[in-house]
Amino acid sequence: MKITQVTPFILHIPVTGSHIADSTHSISHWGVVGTKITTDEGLEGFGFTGTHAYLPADKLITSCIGDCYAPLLIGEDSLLINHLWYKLNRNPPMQWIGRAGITQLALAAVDIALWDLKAKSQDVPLWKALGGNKEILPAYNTDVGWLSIPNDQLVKGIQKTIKEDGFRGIKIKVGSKDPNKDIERIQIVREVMGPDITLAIDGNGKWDLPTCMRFCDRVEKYDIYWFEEPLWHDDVNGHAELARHTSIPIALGEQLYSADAFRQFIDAGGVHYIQPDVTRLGGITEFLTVAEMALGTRLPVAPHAGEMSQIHTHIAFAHPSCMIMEYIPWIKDAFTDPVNVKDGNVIRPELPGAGTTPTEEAFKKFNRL
Ligand code: 0YR
Ligand code: MG
Repeated sequence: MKITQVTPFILHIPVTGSHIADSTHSISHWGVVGTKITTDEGLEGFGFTGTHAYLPADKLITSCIGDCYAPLLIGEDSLLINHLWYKLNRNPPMQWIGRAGITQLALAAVDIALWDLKAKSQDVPLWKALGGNKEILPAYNTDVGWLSIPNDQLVKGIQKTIKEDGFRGIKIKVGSKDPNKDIERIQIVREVMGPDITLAIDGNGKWDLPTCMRFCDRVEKYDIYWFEEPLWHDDVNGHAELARHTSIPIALGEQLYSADAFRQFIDAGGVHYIQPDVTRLGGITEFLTVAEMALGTRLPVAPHAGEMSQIHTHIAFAHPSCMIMEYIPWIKDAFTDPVNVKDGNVIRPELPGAGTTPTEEAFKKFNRL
């Protein structure tokens, strides 16, 4: 299958309740920034990364795809994904431009579109093309736990999603200026949830090491499933020190751009739950390297939902290291095969491809390019 066209796109889709915040981000829309790749056999693949919908930055990503990567892709066989990934990432002219940030997000979109094409060419959902073997895949709900949600609504949302959607896992955001506020929220939430629902917390890299140490000492008794991104994203030693200090498991990875970065955290003992994200890592190709590394070191993978789980769901149904999915239902209805949860488990997608094909209506309604 020869690549004939590379067509970038930018969609900005509103989040639940018009606005959300964690300790570092405050947003109203999610950016679906990516590309369509067309082949001479008429098949179309779609891939994208996820952003905070800041149009000038999104345009840097689509420009990298359209101006830098497209000329290197046209005429190539779309099935030779490893070859193309290395051509774009590990060779002149692009290697020195960057191994992180914009180029990696753009590469993610391209790589995912190629995997979408590959699965579509076999007429199977991606999980099957990857050798899927699972029936059940549990999910946990992040969308009820934003830092911007006041305590009374937080409690109501959590009770509702456990009762109505059957979630057995919840994640709430922490990282407030005054950690006492977060401790109070954890206490309230644990009380309404009871002991059987898992409770994870996510600091989005806001606090420093001493703050995290004191905080962990005070919340250990609430049976925290994991503490996600307690510290600055690149601080390998800090995470390792915190891991030695507390019995709460550490989760991270949503801001790491390479398998090498994951290896540093694993080697240092600074991570227990591995959270790679196809939209940051340069796509499914590098994600699989991380998932294999995790499997080799016997650490569980809990993918971060930068694509709101449209793509990771397929990988997680296929890969033995992936144990749970993050669920944030902001953008699903913009896709022909939306990811949905029933009784706390992700419903296995059955349409061919990677779950990345936007609906025609979404292109009309949310298009920003
Ligand atoms: C909001 N999940 C996360 C969102 C979320 C972030 O900007 O990106 O909170 O993706 O940390 O684990
Ligand atoms: Mg997170």
